[in-house]
Order: sequence, then C-alpha cells, then structure tokens
Amino acid sequence: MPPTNHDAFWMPFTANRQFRRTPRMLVAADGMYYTSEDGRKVLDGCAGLWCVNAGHNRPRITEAVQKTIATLDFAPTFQMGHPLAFQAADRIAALAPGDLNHVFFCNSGSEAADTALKIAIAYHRVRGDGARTRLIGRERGYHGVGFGGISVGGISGNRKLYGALLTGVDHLPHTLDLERNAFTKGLPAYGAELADNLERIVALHDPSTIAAVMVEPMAGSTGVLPPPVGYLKRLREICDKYGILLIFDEVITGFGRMGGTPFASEKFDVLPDILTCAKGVTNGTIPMGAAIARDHVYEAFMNGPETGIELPHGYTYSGHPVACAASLATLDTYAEENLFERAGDIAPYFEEAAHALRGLPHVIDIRNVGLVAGIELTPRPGAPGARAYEIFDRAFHKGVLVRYTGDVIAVSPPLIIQKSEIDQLFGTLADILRTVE
Ligand code: PXG
Repeated sequence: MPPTNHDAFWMPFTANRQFRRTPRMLVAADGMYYTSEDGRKVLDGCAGLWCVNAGHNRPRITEAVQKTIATLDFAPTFQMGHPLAFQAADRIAALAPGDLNHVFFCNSGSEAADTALKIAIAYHRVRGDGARTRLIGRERGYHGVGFGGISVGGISGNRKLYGALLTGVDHLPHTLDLERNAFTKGLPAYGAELADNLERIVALHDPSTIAAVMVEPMAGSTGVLPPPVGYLKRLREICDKYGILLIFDEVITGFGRMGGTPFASEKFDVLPDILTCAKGVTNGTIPMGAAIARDHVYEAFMNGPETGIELPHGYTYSGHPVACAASLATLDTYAEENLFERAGDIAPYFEEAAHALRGLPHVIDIRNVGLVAGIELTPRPGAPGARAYEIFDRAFHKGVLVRYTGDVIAVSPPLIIQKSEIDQLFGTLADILRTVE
C-alpha cells in the first residue's frame, strides 16, 4: 500500500499541522482496544469520542448493519415510512423516562441540539405565545457546532471565530468551583444556588420572552462538571414557575454513562421537556441523533389542519434505515448485557482509581460521576493545554487513549471495562503524571 497522504483531510478540532508531523493512526478496534497503525493494542479510555458504550465490534450491531444495508440501503422518511424507523423510535421512547415519547431523528448531537431549540421556539409559537424566543444556555456548555448549539453553548473558543451567532441568547454561570468542591467524589455539595441565576435572567428579559433553557446534566466536553447536588431540580422548578421549557442535552450522559440508568435525567430525577441524544444511541457505529419530546410538547403541534406539515424540519437521513437497525441492535446489546447496571456497579471502583491520582504532581482537582472522570491540572505558564496534550500523546504511545480539553484529562471508557483495565488506565496516567514537566 502506498503511504497515506495526510494533506487532503481537513481534520475536525485538531491541530492539523502538528498532527501531520506526528500522526496518531488507528486501523482496527475490538472490545476495549484499538489497534494502532504500528500494530500496538491501545486501551480505549474514552469510548471513541464518548460513544462506543458497549465496546467495539459488537457482532449483533455489525450483523444488523450488514443485513440492513443489503436489504434497504436508503428509504425516505419525508411522506414515506419504513418499519425500522418506527421500531427504533418506539424503543428509544420506551427507554427515555416519563412521557418523553416522541422521537425526532437526526444524524448527530449538533443536529439534535438545533432540532430541540427549534422545537422549543416553535412550541411557544404554535400555542400563541410567539414572543417566547429567547434561549438560555450556560457558560462552558457544549451543544455541538451548529449555529444554535454554539450560540447557546458557552465555550468561547468554539464561538469567537463565527460572528454574531444567534441573537436573543443569554447564559447561566457555569458550576465549576474548585475552592469549595475540589476532589469531590460524585456530585459536588456546593452550587445548587447557582441555578437561581435563572431568576435574575428571567427578571432581566421578562419571562414572557424566554422559550427554553438548555444544559448538559453533566457538562462533558468542557472538562467533566458533574451537577451540584440539587442544582438540576432547582432549574426545573424555576422553568416550571415561568412556563419555560427545559432541554437536557444527553449526548454524552445518555445510554448508561452516568451508571445505573439509561439517562442522567432518571439518575438525577429531573424530567426535561425535551431530551437530546446521539453517540451511544448506535454505539458510535452509524451517525444518529435524536430530540425526544414529552407529550405536551408534541401534542401542541398536532392541532392544525390534518393535511398540514406540523413541523417544517428534518434531514434527508432522519431515521436512516441502517442507523435505525444499528440503534435497535445497540439497545438489544445494552439490555442483554445489563450494561447500564454494570456501569453503576463498577463505578465505585472506577471512582477510587480516579481519586488515587490525588497528590500526584500538577493535579488540582479530580471530578467523577458514573463512568466519567476529569483530572484537572495546573496549566504550564503561558501555555494552557500544553501539559494535558503531552499527557494525552504520551498515554497513546504507552497504549492508552484518553481525551484532553484545556488542562483537563477526560476519561469515559466503554461500559464493559474490567477492573484490570481500569487499573491500566489510571496506572498509565499516574506514571506519566509522575514524570511530565
Ligand atoms: N452535545 C453534547 C453534550 C456533546 O457532548 C454534541 C452535543 C455534539 O455532537 P456531535 O455528534 O454533533 O459531535 C456533543 C459532542 C470531547 C468531545 O472529547 C465531545 C463531543 C464530541 C467530540 C469530542 O470532549 N461531544
């Protein structure tokens, strides 16, 4: 085979020139491990990009994809249907808590976020409350890379190049508080009162102008921020008080990541009006996302003339047959192996292993919930992110794949991880932390 040319692929969220100098290439994956181009086994410490919750190369999912692509490679879902889309929606709705019963399919978490925001604004409009157009997000929030998602999201690096973004957006403060909460195991004790900032935002803009609040139950991409105890409940109460829709972005937290339940919503006992998911919905195999609406949201649209399109929105690949087949097989795999419960059962061991890094050089906080951990480091003077990048790169060469964001190392392995692999994961990080500058 000729050597791979690295010039044409403009890589996402990557330092392209740096990567071309020192490429890190993966060529195969099975179970908990990738195989690198130079033939090494690399432990997958982040489930790909937080999506391969059942581990790699699961036969049931592979077979379903192979069978479906040979039977119904594509079918439209605008004015046409195919059974797999209805079956997948039904299964996903059954897994979602409460009356989150109506599944709008798209192809990614970004599209799910923008879909949810559009549904929220349109919901108020179809009810005759069309002045409710404002959207409230949170500092450090990540809702993908569409214009809706970056506007409501709060990661400045993802926003600053892209102009004025959406108008009519405001942000809650983020919930990270190292002074009060550093090295908390599980949910931090302090910070529920930060939700009260929603009252201030409501007072500023008037409740009659606000459509929705969107947050991640646990902020992932920004560096693992579990919600303070009571924070999400408080957001729900304030939304209820003022008729504001609450959207949970469960693109990372969905499908067992929080341990014990399919969604964070159930784990933290707070029901949003709309829940978005992606990633684990197909175990990362085929692109798919969804915005799932509660009955009152869906029913608000079902009032006009029966021949009218209720929601002028959708993607060519909404409910793609191959993605739906992958999703059905993925949900079967999760259920057969009790993977959500398994994640909950092994989470205490994972927590102890993560917190064993406390006291090592540079470590200023360790945060965890379910099978997610974030290890925050002091930045190198004048070079934010450089130390975390070096750790990520060295870990890869020592056979462990982790993520880094800013100066946080993020770990979120497949839910099938064994104790010995948890030891390998954190042991490798410990070795590197002891020697990194
Ligand atoms: N919402 C949330 C909460 C996410 O975490 C998206 C939306 C967007 O999903 P798509 O499928 O459009 O990428 C995400 C994606 C990382 C990392 O390592 C996180 C994501 C994607 C890639 C890397 O932090 N989250």
